[in-house]
Amino acid sequence: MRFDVITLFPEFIDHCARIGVVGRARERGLLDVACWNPRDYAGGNYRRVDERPFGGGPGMLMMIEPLRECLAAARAAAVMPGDTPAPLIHLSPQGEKLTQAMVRKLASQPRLLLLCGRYEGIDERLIEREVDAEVSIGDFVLSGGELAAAVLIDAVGRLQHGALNDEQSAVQDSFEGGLLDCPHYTRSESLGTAGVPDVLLSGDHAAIARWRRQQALGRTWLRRPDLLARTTLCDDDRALLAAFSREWLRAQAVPTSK
Ligand code: 9D3
Repeated sequence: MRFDVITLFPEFIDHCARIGVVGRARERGLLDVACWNPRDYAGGNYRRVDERPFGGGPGMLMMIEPLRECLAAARAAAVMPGDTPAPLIHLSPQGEKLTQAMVRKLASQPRLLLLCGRYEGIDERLIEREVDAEVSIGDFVLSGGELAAAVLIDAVGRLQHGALNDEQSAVQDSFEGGLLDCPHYTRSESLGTAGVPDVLLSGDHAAIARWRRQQALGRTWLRRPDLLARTTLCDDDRALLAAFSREWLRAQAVPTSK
């Protein structure tokens, strides 16, 4: 899969795409990330890429012409005869919120163009004419689209076939299964096994699997009831969760002095 990122900060995207699972996917040739800088398509002595908005007010917009030429160059690069044009995704606070379902759909595309805004954003006409989808990564304010693009590349990149090791298998992911993860524990010289649930030290693999499933269910119930509401649980899961909530409610109850 190939990403073409239109950004005023190509070094940032490049750096992100060299790290960890995504970096390895790139080394393995599963993923290609190319950056395109509108500044390289800006004219004049100052190579300006910002422009004042019609109607006045504070802040600047990205200048249209460098952006259009940059986009045209990105679109034209590495196109084979018969290729369908790659969709252009604008990372934007006005976009649809990114979900794992969306990530999965995007991961099946051979190529995506990502457009990162800076300043107050991009002329609406360019968005109307060129952009196929707008994507936000959540309800908080960033200073530009690059972090959002890096998030998308990470989430999509790790799903490329062969990017993950067996242990990191994507089917186990939180959200893929509709549940949060269970807590994890490891060997520690300073802490010993204090605070580690006994069952994890028992060697009883069936009991461990049951405990982990129950913790996943219980933590989703406590922290993300919205996720739980969208999943139908089998009888075993419902029994595990019922036992978890009974225990949790008992532990919460104010001890009464007699
Ligand atoms: C404070 C500026 N805002 C004026 C009302 C508008 C605004 C413009 C540009 C807010 C944020 C940005 C830059 N953000 C993004 O480019 C962005 C983003 C985000 O801020 N939050 C979540 N997802 C995304 S995707 C791109």
